[in-house]
Amino acid sequence: MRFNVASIRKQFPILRRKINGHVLAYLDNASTTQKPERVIRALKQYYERYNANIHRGIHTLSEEATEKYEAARKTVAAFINAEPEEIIFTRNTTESINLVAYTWGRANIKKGDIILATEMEHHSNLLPWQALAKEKGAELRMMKITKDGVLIPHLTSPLKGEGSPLSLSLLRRGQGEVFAGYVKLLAITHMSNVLGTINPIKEIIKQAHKAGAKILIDAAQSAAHTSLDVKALDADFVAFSSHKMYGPTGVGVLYGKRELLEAMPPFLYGGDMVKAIEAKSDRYDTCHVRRLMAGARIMTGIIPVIPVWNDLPWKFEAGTSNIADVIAFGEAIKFIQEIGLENIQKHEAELTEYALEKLNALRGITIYGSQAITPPRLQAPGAPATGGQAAPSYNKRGQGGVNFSLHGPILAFNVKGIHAHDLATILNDYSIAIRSGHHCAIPLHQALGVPATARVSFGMYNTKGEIDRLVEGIKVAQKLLAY
Ligand code: ALA
Repeated sequence: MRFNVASIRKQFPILRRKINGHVLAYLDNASTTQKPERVIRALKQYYERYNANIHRGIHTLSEEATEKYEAARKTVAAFINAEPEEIIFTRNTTESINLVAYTWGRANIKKGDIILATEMEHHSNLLPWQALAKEKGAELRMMKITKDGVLIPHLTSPLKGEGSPLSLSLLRRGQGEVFAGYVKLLAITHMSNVLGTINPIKEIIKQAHKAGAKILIDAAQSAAHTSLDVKALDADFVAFSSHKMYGPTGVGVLYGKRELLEAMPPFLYGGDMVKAIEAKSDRYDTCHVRRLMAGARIMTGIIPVIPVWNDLPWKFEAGTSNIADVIAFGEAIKFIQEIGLENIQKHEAELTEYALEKLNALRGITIYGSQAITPPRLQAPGAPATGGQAAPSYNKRGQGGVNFSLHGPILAFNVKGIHAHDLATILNDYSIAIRSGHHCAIPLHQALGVPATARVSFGMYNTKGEIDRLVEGIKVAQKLLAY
């Protein structure tokens, strides 16, 4: 399908909205994306035509709702090359990560273990691990980043059960810390929600597995912009959200390898996650309980009641699901597929390159994560980590360009003399929506040495004209506040 931004824009009703007399320029897609008519229509149709609970009724409405809900699961599974049983619907990426922390984490993380994250994580991929580490007496460590916004991923950990340490350099460059314990889990973002850095996830997974660690990938920012093939990647857990993929809010996805999910205890307990209740009339049979991994019995009078957990994925979907939103999420994915992820990626790369060129031409601007700005140096195989020594400078077309396999459509920056919140406020006067602050990534901002950044993030419907408006808006802010 030919990519036509004008016809794509027509499918997003909100893009016709005017704020403060100006047509909306929505440059905050990393926070949440706007929704096409097709997704909105799917929500309306569910409530108008077949609203019913799923997996519970044999009437027509329930059958239709169940069929569409499970069809959405198949669509999501095919999108990332997983099996439908390996797709768990949650509320959001945060809940998906917490699910793993509460279930796999509690069963597998022990005192003295190391959970390894990175300085570029969103708080959702740090705080659940920090809480788990505290509970278990384990340790949460963070891989550092350079000032250029790339990882220094030198990981050294002893293999479990072996006396001598195994040295693993995930990217085979850079200097890192030596970790004394056993790294059980690597929790890492695919694409930074601030810098746009794309981590070389395939190699990282390979190296993590060599070290005997499981890996959880926070794909919240990448899922709508880059293709994910969980089988080819050999990923253990992947988490992402519908609302950053042109779908509704309130739906998250957890992909987990079947054998991992099967071994995990449930997360939430309640309806639809129990296959059967076995009532034992004589005495309590503990072996049976262990075999079922139920680990629980309920005494009703004198009869112990033993639950048998439902099959995957329903074991992890207790209670009534977010039926309408999951179905509409399926439509969002079909919409992405019809436009073509490669076409979207190409368009967004052009926008990011254009924005870099225009922003860099402004006075007093600092763009963070110069991987985007100095690609030839960082692309060179075996090149040493830069350690943040190099000043950002843009390589013009023909002198290198940006490597968009290492950078997504997100740019964080500051304008000299203007707080990011003030800049966002002034831009809003012109109906240009950006995000400002720490973006729930305080460790990253500490590493960058700034309390806040302004952030623009592009989606399939953005245009170069909107970037021109952004640049003009920044100039207005400079006139008012900085110069
Ligand atoms: N995680 C979202 C962001 O980065 C909300 O803006």
